[in-house]
Amino acid sequence: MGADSDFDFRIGIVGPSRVGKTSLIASILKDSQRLLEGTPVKIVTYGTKTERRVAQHNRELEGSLRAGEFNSGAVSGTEEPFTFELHLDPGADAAGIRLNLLDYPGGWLDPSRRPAEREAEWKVCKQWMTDSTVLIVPVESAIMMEASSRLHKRSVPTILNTYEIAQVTREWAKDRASRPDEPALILFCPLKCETYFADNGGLRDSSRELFNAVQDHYREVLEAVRGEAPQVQVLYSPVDTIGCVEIINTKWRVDEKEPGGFVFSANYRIRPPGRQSVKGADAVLVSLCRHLVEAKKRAESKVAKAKENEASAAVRFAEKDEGFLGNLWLWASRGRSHRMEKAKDCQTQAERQRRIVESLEETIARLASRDFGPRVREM
Ligand SMILES: Nc1nc2c(ncn2[C@@H]2O[C@H](COP(=O)(O)OP(=O)(O)OP(=O)(O)O)[C@@H](O)[C@H]2O)c(=O)[nH]1
Ligand SMILES: [Mg+2]
Repeated sequence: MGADSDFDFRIGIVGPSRVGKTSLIASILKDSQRLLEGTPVKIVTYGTKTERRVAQHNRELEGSLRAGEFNSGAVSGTEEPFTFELHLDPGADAAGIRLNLLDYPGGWLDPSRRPAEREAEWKVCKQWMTDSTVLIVPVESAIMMEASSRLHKRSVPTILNTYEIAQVTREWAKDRASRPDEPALILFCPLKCETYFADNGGLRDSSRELFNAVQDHYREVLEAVRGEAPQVQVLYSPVDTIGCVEIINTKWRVDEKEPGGFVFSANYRIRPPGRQSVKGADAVLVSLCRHLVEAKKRAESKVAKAKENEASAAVRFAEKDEGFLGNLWLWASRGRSHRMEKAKDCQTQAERQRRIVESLEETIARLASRDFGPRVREM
């Protein structure tokens, strides 16, 4: 037991166009070794396709910071669905865990933007999200935080596609509710939030307002999760994928053709020393690993229980009193010693499986002891 195929996890990400989905994935995978430092686990990309995609997006992200300027539109959007294929080594005797993360053009979330010929592919993406053990909800912080007039505020839910996100999340939560034995995690990740924290080069701390804004705008999404599957763990984990920039002014251009009737944009200044400074990606990665190792431990525990029962039954069988003649025959035919050997074999296997579960428990405890600071909280 413990074959890779038994631990093949899906991770879903649900967010609209340009929210920062690909940037978030690329940031947590770019430096995963360092982010997981001090823990027994390792994450590696599975195959060069994933590695190339991570490198390419990170190059674009770094390239958006050039010559003292930040071009917030420099990164190209995702045009085709792409599966990031990863392998998690839990650092125990247990076999690894395969995990696949599906990225897609965020515009597909919005029915008014989704091209008719992409409908079938969108269905596949939606099914993927429903089947995912972890759901990541990236949140565009600036739109929520910078909307000041009544009209702007009114357009925010449409721009953020919160109604569509709640629908996808509800389907996911229903599916999770039908598997009460499996752990389930939803991660709310505010992005483009460097302006609102004072822990990564910024001076203004509006982190409380940001948290309140997420709770307010994503109330329907949160209610969908809590209503359908109360066992789901809900984590709030903001990430700076650029880090060294700060909003100086914003624009709400009227455009009746766009969802919400506005196009939001922001101008940024670069904070010295002007180098990309990713923050918060470790919390997302460690929470994800902890969750997956926990799921694996539950499955391996079931196997351990079964092996223990098998070993007890084998011992009982080996020691069974078969009556005077039966016992004599078992002794003469070496049947008794065969039974004994079989029982010993089963005990060895049960013991090996018990050690696997123990080492996974140790890994979970070490992942759980990691302190992410005040940015991260349960919701
Ligand atoms: N201010 C700021 N902008 C960011 C950050 N991360 C990404 N961006 C910008 O957000 C834009 C969108 O990022 P993507 O990761 O391509 O967004 P996406 O959700 O994958 O978009 P689609 O592929 O179109 O669905 C890019 O132009 C980035 O420059 C960040 O931490 N801060
Ligand atoms: Mg993308």
